[in-house]
Amino acid sequence: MIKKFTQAEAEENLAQLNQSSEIPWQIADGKLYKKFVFADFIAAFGFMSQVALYAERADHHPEWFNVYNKVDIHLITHEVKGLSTRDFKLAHEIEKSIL
Ligand code: HBI
Repeated sequence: MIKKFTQAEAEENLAQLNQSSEIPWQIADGKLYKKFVFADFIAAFGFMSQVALYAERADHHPEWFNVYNKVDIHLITHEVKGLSTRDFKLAHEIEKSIL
């Protein structure tokens, strides 16, 4: 069973994640959140396709909402009803998927 992060663990992981991202991730409503803006729909969808490949491999999936060139992403581990290492690993992969 995966372990749910304490508030302190989540904040520590968030700070580490944000070292490598210009626009910071936030913790909102107990979920890891970031809004991505791309040049156009094709760039946004290409990014989502890239993320989808990792998500399926890791069996950990984003909650996301796309309108044209914008993608809102929320990450949570339903299994523990909170944040875990899986969410931060996915967030790191998402950062690597920005074209
Ligand atoms: N994705 N974000 C997220 N959180 C989960 O707990 C999760 C998931 N994708 C698949 C998954 N869990 C499966 O392990 C179970 O639903 C079977």
